Amino acid sequence: MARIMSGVQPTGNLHIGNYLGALVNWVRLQEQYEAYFSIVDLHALTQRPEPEALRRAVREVAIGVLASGVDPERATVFVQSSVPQHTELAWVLTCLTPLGDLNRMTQFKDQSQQQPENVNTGLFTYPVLQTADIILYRADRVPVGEDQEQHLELARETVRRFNHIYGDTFPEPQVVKSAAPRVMGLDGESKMSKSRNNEIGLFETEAETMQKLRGAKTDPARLRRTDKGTPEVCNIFSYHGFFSTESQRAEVAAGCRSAQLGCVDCKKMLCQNLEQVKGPIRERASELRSRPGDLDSILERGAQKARIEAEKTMELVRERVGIWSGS
Ligand code: AQP
Repeated sequence: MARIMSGVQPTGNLHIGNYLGALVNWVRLQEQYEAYFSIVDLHALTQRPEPEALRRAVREVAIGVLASGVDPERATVFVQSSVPQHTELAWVLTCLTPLGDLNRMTQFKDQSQQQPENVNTGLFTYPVLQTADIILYRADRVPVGEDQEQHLELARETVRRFNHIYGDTFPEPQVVKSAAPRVMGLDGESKMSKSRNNEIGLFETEAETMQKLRGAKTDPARLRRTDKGTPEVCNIFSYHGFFSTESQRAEVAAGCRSAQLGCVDCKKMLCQNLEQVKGPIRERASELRSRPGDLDSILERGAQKARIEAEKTMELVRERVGIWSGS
């Protein structure tokens, strides 16, 4: 069975971009592949979170992953820092990665602008650790959103370099795109992100979501209720594309073009449809929160399995690159 590997950062609350861009795919792919899914807390350190907040976020993100339908009986779900081989392999790969390759990464530039007071080396070498995350499990496929594609290209390049220097060791991981590779934020300007304050949270109640939707950007041509709009340029309409039925979308599009439907009513309809998805996830999440011991054992079981696979890979890597084994 071919393998997939993917991760999510515990940098805040999961949002519908993470859900549509990653989690929906994870749930589908766990049926067809041997799946490794990780809460990548070491990556989150690049944003220097409060220690307690980080540990809380790990739990909440793990809960979100499971509540969205990832099945720990099928997939290996674990926290990255429980498997120390990630950082060991990352160092080996760091020594193989030309500075110029990392300099080209657009996400480093974006992230540096977002946190100018903390442009640390971890942000720069983030894609190297990400490559280690993937190839440690010798994954063939990696389901990610569009924002990660450049990093995946770098991972493939790194694999080719490693295999060329040390002999065939790793498969070249291929991207598995989701049906929603780039969900835009409520600002309509940048991708939805945990850290940009432009998200619809996966655990939000219907009322909380409606409050956010009220302030969300729509077609700028619709200044008044009677102004006719163009649904194709409206960010809210793009969300309808994910959460509404075909006939609802047709109704919204016609109503927007003719100004029969106001933006608030369009948002209310979206909010109800969102709730059909988020409601059951929220319920499963609160059930998981009420049994913290169960979550701990799921993550520990996942870590044990991941450590075994990771160690197999590292034994081979150590041997190939010449790391001292004591004999
Ligand atoms: N807006 C998005 N549209 C589609 N997919 C997305 N993903 C993230 N945002 C969108 C995908 O979700 C997975 C997990 O993402 P991540 O937590 O590793 O980090 P990220 O991509 O940096 O996500 P955020 O929310 O933007 O986090 P912050 O704000 O902390 O940087 C990935 O597969 C990602 O592609």
